[in-house]
Amino acid sequence: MSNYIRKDAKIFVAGHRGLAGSAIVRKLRSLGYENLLLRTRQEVDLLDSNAVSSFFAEQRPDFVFLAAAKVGGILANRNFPADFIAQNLRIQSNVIESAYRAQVKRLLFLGSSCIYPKLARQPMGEDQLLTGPLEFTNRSYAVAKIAGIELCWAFNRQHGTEYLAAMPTNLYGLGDNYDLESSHVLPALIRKVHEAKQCGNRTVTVWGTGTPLREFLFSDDMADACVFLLNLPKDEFHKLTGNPEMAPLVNVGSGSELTIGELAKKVCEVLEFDGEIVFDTTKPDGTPRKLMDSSKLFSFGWKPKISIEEGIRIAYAEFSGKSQSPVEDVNERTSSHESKNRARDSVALDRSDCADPGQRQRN
Ligand code: GFB
Repeated sequence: MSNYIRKDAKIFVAGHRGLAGSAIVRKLRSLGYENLLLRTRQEVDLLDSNAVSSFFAEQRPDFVFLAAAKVGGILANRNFPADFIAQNLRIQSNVIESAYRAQVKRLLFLGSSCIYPKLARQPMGEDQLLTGPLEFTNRSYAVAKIAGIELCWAFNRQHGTEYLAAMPTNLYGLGDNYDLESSHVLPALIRKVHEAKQCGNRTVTVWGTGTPLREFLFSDDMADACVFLLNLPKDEFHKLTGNPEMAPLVNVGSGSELTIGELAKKVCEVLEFDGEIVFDTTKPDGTPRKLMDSSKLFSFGWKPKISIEEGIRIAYAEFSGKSQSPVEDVNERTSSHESKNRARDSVALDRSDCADPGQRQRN
């Protein structure tokens, strides 16, 4: 990895307690970056433009990772579209505008693969942006993230800034959200299979038809890619952000996909559950396929390290409160106390919870 960012640089990680932000903090610390600016929502509310602007004016970070966002799985996106668009628009505008005023050297904005059209050509290259209609279940979130890309691009064009938008594929990992109503599919499946085992149930309910294809990336791999990108030497970084004709956009994926049905089987295998998988087709499938073309990122020499099986094992070890040898390394470098507690809370099952574990919701 090249070292554009000096070890003593002041780096603001917005959203440092989330799945993506906490992984970025782990990565930065593991590389010896200690001058990190981390603020909880109580300390600096990113929805509040005055608070954000004062924070940047006082602290003047050199670099920014913008990982703060209102995020959630397919059902949360479908049920709360106003929250997803309004909050994300505000967070990203507040941070990007303040970063400009504070003369931040480089900023990395995190988006999502759902910015691409529902029926985009596969695998989806960066050139697929705004080429067709969006998937309905997450269009509000996607439009906010597209606006974030546009903000980075517009600031680069008008002010010569170096803001890059990285679009990760579906993420999972340490400190994930395991709430069954609002989570993404992988943590939901880990929890459902774990609880079916604990309750002695023979079935696990998976939403939709099981046929949609998804690509997954472990959050620590995503963080590795983000730090790698922001650390690129000037001429290479300029290739991504310096062309006014091209969005400063880079896909961050693993390059491999599987169906939701296959994913459910994998989770059952890793968790050693031999029951039956049942599909609840009253729940939405979402977009049929979203494999990203990450060749632009790979061409700089980056590649992911954690396979889906290993990733599920690591995530499950954290969720179930066990730290086994293959996960020690990642867990050592973790971890928001909070996220561990969150995971442990989730596994403390009460017998009465076993009535309908596939559908149960806990916070
Ligand atoms: O991860 P997920 O919620 O998000 O769902 P998306 C992926 C697929 O898994 C869908 C199926 O086809 C779901 O129907 N699925 C099966 C489940 N069982 C479950 C379950 O128990 N919980 C969940 N959540 N899904 C999100 C977007 O789309 O992707 C966000 O809504 C974001 O905006 C994120 O972009 C990366 O991949 O469909």
